[in-house]
Amino acid sequence: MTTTRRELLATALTAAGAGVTPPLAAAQQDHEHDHDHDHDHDHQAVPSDPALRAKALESVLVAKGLVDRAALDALVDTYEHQIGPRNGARVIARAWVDDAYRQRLLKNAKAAIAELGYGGVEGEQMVVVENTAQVHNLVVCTLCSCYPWPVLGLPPLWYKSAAYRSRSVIDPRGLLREFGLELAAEVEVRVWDSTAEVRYLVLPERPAGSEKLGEAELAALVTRDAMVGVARVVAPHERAQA
Ligand SMILES: [Co+2]
Repeated sequence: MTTTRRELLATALTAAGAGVTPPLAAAQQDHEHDHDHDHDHDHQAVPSDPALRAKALESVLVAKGLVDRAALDALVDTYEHQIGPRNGARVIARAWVDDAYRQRLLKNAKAAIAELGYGGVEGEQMVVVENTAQVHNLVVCTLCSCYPWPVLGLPPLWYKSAAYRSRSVIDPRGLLREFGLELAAEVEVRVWDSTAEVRYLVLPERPAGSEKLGEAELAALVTRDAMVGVARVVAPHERAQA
């Protein structure tokens, strides 16, 4: 696991511990700072002052035996893979079982997502794009790493990588193939470039064979990667065969 993930978490812990700024708001300030500079670079290329402070704090805590780096990594991993994306998965499952909700979601994502109780920083304006048999949507932030936090949590490292940001535009089909997603030639690929203002969420296709599943069971099938558009949602019987 990388220093970057630990820095993110440590930044959040520092802010929370200090009781000054909510962690997400603090992180967002950093993010917006990056957007002020209108040039192309990775967020973490030059560590921010809070990031450096967080790193220093973490080093002291680890040196004193007060925290375990592995435990910190596990916590960040939880936010990256579980807590954040589970919100989005509930949104997707609701859209699959409730067509009126699905239409509200496609028309005004922020309001529809707020119906389920999700919203806040890095999700001030969200747009949901729907995958169909004819169209596959892929989300990127070519500038940096803009991402719909209220429904997906923290972006994974690959989302922030220069390779992903460039190849998603230059060769989306090739990129998707590397993620293990082979699209038929007749499927149109639409690439959505996120900005500080607009964040995109993919509404994946409901998998065949999932007709008898309830909303909670459907939500359990929806992965973060499917909601970014680098994977499809796979039904349980397909998983068993894989
Ligand atoms: Co960005």
